[in-house]
Amino acid sequence: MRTLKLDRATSFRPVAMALVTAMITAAPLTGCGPQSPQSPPATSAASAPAPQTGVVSAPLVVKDAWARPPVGNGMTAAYMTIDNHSATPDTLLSATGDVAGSITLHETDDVNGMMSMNEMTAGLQIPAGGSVALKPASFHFMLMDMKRDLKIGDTFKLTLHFKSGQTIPVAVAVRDS
Ligand SMILES: [Cu+2]
Repeated sequence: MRTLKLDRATSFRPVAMALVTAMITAAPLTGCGPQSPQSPPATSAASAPAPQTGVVSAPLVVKDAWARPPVGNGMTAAYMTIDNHSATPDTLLSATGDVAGSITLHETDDVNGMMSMNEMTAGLQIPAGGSVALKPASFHFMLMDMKRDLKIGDTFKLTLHFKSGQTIPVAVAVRDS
């Protein structure tokens, strides 16, 4: 496995995936079966061909991904900010990773002071030119059935899956806040 180095502005621009994305956008957008992340971060972004149509999604950038250490019953939540620098909206559908047995996209609702969590089965839209934050008491990935003992300072990998077909690997830092 590659070692993913994490810093405060960790982002991946899988430009090399653009052509692959164009070929698989017609694929059914069901669930989040295992996928092998095989695209190394592209270093020649400037030479990538400009998209000719609106089909290929332009860069999504994931920043500041973090999670608290799991609590006693083996669950935690992962947070991050997702910027969409393209002129096309995209939708965050799911995340996969071997850190947890179950990873689902949740939103927290405050109904008259009672907090509840709901799974976002339709995904989370990232507006064109916009930014969406997954953060405490709001959107988050719920990680349950943890497979690793995570401590402050550790990192783990998630792969984000978007409706456009784009996938983005993210290094998530374990910290308190
Ligand atoms: Cu939750």
